[in-house]
Amino acid sequence: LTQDELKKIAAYKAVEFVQSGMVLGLGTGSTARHAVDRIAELMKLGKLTNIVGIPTSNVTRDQAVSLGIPLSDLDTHPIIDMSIDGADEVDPEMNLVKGRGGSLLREKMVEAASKKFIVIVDESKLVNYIGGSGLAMPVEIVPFCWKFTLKRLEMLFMEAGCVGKLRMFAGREEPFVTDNGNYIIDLYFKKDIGDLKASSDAILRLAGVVEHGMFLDMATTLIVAGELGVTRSAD
Ligand code: DER
Repeated sequence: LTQDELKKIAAYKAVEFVQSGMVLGLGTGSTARHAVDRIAELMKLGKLTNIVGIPTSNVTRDQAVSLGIPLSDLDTHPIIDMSIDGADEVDPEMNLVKGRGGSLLREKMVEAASKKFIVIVDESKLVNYIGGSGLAMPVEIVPFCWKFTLKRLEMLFMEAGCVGKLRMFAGREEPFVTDNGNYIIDLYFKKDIGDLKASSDAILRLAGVVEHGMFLDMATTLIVAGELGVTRSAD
């Protein structure tokens, strides 16, 4: 099975838990895209009715609009029944790294407001501890004096050999700009960053930082699709 087929299997499994009448947080990324497609498919078949979607990015908003999923927002629905979204990394405690697609702020706002947050991944996303894979740990920051903020983020994690990079649009010499008009600094660690909650608090205390890609203690259910089948954590 290809990675995308595994992503689709995980996404479809998650949508089995969607009930008519739900207000749904619609995730962003290649895995969540399958979930949004499946929700629209079940709506067309009349198997799901009275669904309202709260998109976590402009990309997901456009996908939902094109599929005819009625949309709303957090102002109208401050409490969401269920969010379904992918992740870049998942550790054994269901802590996540998200944001390599650049939508972490709206994802975190929507998923923090959700009674249930189902994470859908293919098995390649499972790690022993987050932030250690040498892959990007995204931090959304204001554009103002971004070099200053980048340096302060690197200093925070100097012990872990942290290097920060301003995310650029693919193939262009321009900084990536989020849906919220902000920049993203991708942090790379050479060593485990230790206490995640302390790291999260330290990052968020920096004026200039908007939000980071560690989703701690937020996921309520994890669905993993692998070569041997699909597993679901207890709720
Ligand atoms: O950028 C994001 O937050 C995405 O949800 C990411 O975490 C998962 O993207 P993928 O499903 O394309 O791997």
